[in-house]
Amino acid sequence: MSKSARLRELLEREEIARIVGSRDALTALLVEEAGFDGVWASSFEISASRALPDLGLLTMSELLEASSHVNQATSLPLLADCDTGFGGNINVVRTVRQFEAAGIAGICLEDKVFPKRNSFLGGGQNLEDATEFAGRIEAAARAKTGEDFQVVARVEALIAGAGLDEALRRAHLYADAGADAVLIHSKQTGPGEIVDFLAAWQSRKPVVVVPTTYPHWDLAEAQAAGVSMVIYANHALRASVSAMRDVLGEIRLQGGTGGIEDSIAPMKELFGLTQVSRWEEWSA
Ligand code: SPV
Ligand code: MG
Repeated sequence: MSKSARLRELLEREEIARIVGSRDALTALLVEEAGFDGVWASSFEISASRALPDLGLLTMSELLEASSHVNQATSLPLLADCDTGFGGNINVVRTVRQFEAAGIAGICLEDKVFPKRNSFLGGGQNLEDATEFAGRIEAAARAKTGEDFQVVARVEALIAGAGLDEALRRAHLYADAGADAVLIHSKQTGPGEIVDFLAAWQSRKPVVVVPTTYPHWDLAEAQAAGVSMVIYANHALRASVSAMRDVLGEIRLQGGTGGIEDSIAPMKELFGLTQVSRWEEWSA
């Protein structure tokens, strides 16, 4: 089964799927090892790993390259975060062609104005005109060559404070335009507005959520409410930042690495993850 067919299956099956933000190939390996269903090439994580804010600064080619590294490292299907689609309809068409040709299972486009700002930043969020964005989704749906390649339309109306009715209006427009699934995003500290959305949406298309600010929502409850897929978008990156800070602080304090040696991954573990012995066999 192709990766895009597997992503489609994850979105359409009864059981809720869980995918994890991966900024690089090594993260993707660890996500697969931990038993998750797929990976998310997060614009926030990929930007942050280049010490850049998530403000739409990375070009299509830069996100494609990073997403391809992630994709090649794992047998899991990858949903690539393509921000607002890098321009107008023609840019979206090229984006779909390039990501699909790279073997990536699907892309997610969000209905904000370029350059977008990360959804959790304070200050305003500018929503794209809904009809204009629906045109972009239609262009994406038409541009894909395989029918399983997934186009996920991300609705930012709740993030922008435009309300539930506007979120639903947009989601229906994007579904009419050919989206395979919708991602409904929220920055509330509980799942309330997502639950309201799902109740009104009535499973018209699969729904993806990113519960960064409402992490205590029980998975079984989310599934019962109608969620098809959950994205743990940034946790691997945040874990690494905490771990690196702790270890670097200790080394600085202790004047050496003796004290932290047992708390970090041994070199042997990295040799295993990077499959040194297989590469050496191939070169023998
Ligand atoms: C990302 O991970 O890049 C996302 C999700 O788009 S969020 O940070 O919640 O906007
Ligand atoms: Mg993003």
